[in-house]
Amino acid sequence: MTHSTPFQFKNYQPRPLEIIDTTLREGSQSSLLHDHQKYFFNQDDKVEIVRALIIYGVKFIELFAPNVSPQEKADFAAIKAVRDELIVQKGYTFLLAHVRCHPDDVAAAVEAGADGLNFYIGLSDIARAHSHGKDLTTIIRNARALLEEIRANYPHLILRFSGEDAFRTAEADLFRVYDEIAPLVVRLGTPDTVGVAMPASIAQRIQLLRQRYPTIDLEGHFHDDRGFSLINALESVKSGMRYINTTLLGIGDRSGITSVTALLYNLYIDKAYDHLEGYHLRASYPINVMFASKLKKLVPSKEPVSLTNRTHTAGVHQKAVLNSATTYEAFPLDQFGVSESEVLLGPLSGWNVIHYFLKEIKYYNLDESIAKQIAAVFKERVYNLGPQDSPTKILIEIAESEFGLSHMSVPERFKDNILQVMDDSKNNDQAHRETAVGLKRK
Ligand code: HCA
Ligand code: CU
Repeated sequence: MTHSTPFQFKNYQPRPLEIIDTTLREGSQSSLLHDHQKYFFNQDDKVEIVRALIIYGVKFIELFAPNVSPQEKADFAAIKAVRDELIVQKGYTFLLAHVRCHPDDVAAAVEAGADGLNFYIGLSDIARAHSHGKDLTTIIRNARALLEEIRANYPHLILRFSGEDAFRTAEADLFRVYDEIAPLVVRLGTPDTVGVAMPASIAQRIQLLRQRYPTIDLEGHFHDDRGFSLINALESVKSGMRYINTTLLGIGDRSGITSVTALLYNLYIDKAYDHLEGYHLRASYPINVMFASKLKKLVPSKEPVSLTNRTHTAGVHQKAVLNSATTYEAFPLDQFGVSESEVLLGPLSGWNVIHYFLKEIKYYNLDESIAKQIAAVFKERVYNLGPQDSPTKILIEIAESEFGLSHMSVPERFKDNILQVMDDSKNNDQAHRETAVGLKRK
């Protein structure tokens, strides 16, 4: 392969799936970040995010071209410093600058020490008419001249070219441009800029591109306007696409793009284990929590790797989960760092969970009939709680002051066993013990 040069000397071994994380580029275009008082990432945040991504196993990180602003330039340098610091521990991570086909962007990226340049320009009729106004001949001429110059002067740079809005670009137009550009780059991007790609069309598109450009890697970038960014990325990986753009929690322009942990989780469920090489999956939930805290949010409930995906509120569900978590949990999440289930005490909690909580976690002496009576009182009262009240506290108050419950005397050394094995006949399987409920209020 003629394009191996940029990767040489970095000790980089290609893997079946390379995540190109673009949280700090595409993610920064999220409307969430434009209320600066609330969500703005400062340099420390950016450094922390990149550090977490590198430790997670990501080897390609996309950043803005440093000439976007003096702040971006300073941030690029700080991010590069943390990358350098982690080389010994985690190997090399490539920093890619997202650049227009413009010499200023290239010069700034080169000066900042970028490892690669991710070129983009709109090729669809709409982009050409309303965005930059250039025709295909001009686009090709300009891009080729720039790429040839870079290849001659900076042969170490990893060059990628993306025709923005590739899924609304006529195939003939896409091929016309890519045929001319392919000999000058190592990767071709096919961004679904406005989220129009249909999952069923992905495999065919990738097959066409692979046949036409057999020595070039392909990169996918899927927007979530219809909620298809995850399935489109998953289909792409399965169709042999090696590079996928993701962000933490999927943030990005409008509805965002594919979430990194959601993609890896789905590959795991589908047993595509070879694609998970080098990713530290157990850090998935912690990295989501870290990033959500930067957005001053909880990990969104739509995020597969979340605690809400392990939280049960309906009485019927809670009872079943206490017996066997698999009743309402089809896929394990503990490999992804969500190692406990939660049942939330609330208006929908049944007497089962109240009995379990009071007896097995709080060690009160009570039988099932008392638990049923307490549940009835609790249910009435819990509807009137204010946001600062704790259902757990209320439940304990009811149990102690209205029902006079006292604690069982349990020798310390047995406490752990009781917590984990509520009822030996039903719950002695490992899966249940690992997900033994803790009742918490969020
Ligand atoms: C953008 C558009 C982009 C670029 C993707 C790429 C898209 O914000 O510049 O460079 O591959 O969705 O097309 O994010
Ligand atoms: Cu995008």
